[in-house]
Amino acid sequence: MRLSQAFHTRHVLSFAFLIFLFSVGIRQLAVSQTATINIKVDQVGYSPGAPKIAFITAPGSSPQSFSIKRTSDNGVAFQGKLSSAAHDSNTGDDVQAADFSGLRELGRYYIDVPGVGRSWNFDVNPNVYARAYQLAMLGFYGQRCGTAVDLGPDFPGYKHPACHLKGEFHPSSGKSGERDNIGGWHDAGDYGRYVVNSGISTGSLLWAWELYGSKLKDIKLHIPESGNGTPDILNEARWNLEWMLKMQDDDGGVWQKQTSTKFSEFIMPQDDKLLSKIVGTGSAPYKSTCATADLAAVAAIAARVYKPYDWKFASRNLEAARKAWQWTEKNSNVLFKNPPGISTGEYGDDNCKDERLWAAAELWRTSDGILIASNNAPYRNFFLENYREFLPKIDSVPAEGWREVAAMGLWSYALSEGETGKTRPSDPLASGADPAIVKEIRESSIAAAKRIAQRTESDPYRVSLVAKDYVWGSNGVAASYGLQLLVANAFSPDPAFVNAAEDNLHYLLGRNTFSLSWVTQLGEHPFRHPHHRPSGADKNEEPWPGLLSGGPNAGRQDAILTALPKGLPPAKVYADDQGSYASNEIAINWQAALVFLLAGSLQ
Ligand code: G3I
Ligand code: 9MR
Ligand code: ZN
Repeated sequence: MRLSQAFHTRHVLSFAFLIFLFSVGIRQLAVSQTATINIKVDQVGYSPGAPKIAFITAPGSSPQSFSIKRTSDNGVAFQGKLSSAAHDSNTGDDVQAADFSGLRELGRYYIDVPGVGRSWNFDVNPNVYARAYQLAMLGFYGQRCGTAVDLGPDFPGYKHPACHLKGEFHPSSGKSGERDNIGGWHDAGDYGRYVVNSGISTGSLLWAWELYGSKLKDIKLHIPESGNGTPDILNEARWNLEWMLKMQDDDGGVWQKQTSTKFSEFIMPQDDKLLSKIVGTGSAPYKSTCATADLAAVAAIAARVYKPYDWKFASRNLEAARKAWQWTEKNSNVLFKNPPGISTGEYGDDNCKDERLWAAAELWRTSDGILIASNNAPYRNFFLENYREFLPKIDSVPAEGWREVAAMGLWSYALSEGETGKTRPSDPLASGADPAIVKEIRESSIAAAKRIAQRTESDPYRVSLVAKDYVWGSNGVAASYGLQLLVANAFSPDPAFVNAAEDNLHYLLGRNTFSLSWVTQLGEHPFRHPHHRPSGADKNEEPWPGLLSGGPNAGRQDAILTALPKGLPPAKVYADDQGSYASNEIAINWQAALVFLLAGSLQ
């Protein structure tokens, strides 16, 4: 290249580079310099017809008014008065509310509070949560094990080759030799795969499809199976379900987990050469009742939802569910504890009766005239004999989670009314749900939801969490409250239930004391340092997208949290730090509750 041309080219390049720097700098400057954490908004946005509230903390001052301005021209689209400050004991904040529910014009906005500053930007539009839903589901695809993963052109560089292709039985499984059991999702920030947590996670996704399929069926997730005629949420759930089915022994029992004997270092999955071992209880019958019942429940749901798309797979699931149930009849409460030499996650439980209740309800619902009329007496009898003792669980905190799944069983039974085309007359042998029991479960669920909705509306941050909810995975608890409110709304439509559910979504997407969006790469101020091995080990600047942080945790079970100042209110015990696995890991059960909440919020 001649000198003058080279000289000219260098000048053009350096000028272009200066322009690039200037544009980035301005954008960063425009967002970072003026956006303040003292104004908390849902950084994704609000549906046009929904309540629109943001919160302001202004220590030492008492701002009186606010404006909503368009990002396009900084013009004022709405003005209002701030509420007086309310003290929030869970954060220690004095919180003022900016209610701009009257703003319905579609657009991108920010809040401006004189003397405080401006918020991050947010949208008002009817499908405001569509991308958030796609991103949260992409989070699941990114967790796939046993295959190469590539998030595609929207996220170049977020990829890895296939991982964990080899496996073997751990002696605690009661078997020996190789067993690859390829597939499933990495559970969380670690590479373990756990049947119990897979249960609530996969079950919640299948429920999202059952309740909101009409809104989800055409949403493409750009995963390898997209376009195969099956809705993508079912394609993604099937990736984990196929692995769960491989964890079932010939006798119908299901082993607890497949993990290395210890957590791997913070390396990429393909570099984790620790062998994935199938881990059991260490003594006969080696499988555990909770894992087996969780598989029975999820496979029974799958037998319903996959039938229109793949009846052979549906039938395989129904057979697996039946065999798992029969195993639990003979082994009704075999509990799992990590056997000697195993230090990965445990997902232990002290009672598997709630898992069996969920399994009985789902097997009854699937086989009671929906799929094939069959002898569903064992399932129906177990449910009818045991449901009542679990009714108080609907009002417990939280109603459902990886350890407590009774509410899923109760809700499934009550959701079934009408599905078999008839409710059961007095004849106990006829099919269909017992109207009296359906009424009992629905009324209890609606009453609980009313209490949650009222509490949420009066909470200074309008979140459903109470002080004792700030445990390991509290953001998953918030999303689970959303699921509970939306199930109640399915029983008895009530805007208060939907608004309260969406209040929990607003909390997760930025309307919280940290003014953080707790979903990676979503919103203008997302958390960035999850305890998530691919995010920590790869070369990408930002973490893998669409992943929900566990959130504040007063239990302080890691060194980062124990180092935080003593006496912090529970909702402040959080650190956006990769080392804080007790407050900043990601996990498929929290992710699934978020997906359900987003699905229920789609217009
Ligand atoms: O429910 C009690 C509550 O009554 C009590 O006040 C509170 C005190 O902090 O503890 C609550 O129980 C906690 C429970 O999470 C709540 O769900 C336990 O202390 C706490 O140990 C337990 O933590 C579990 C954690 O593993 C450690 O076992 C999390 O639920 C669970 O999500 C997490 O799961 C891990 C997997 O093992 C491995 N993969 C990552 C995954 C996410 O971190
Ligand atoms: O990475 C592990 C995470 O998935 C678990 O939830 C957590 C608690 O079981 O443990 C993490 O592993 C850490 C281990 O417990 C202590 N040494 C450091 C490990 C990586 O942070
Ligand atoms: Zn893997």
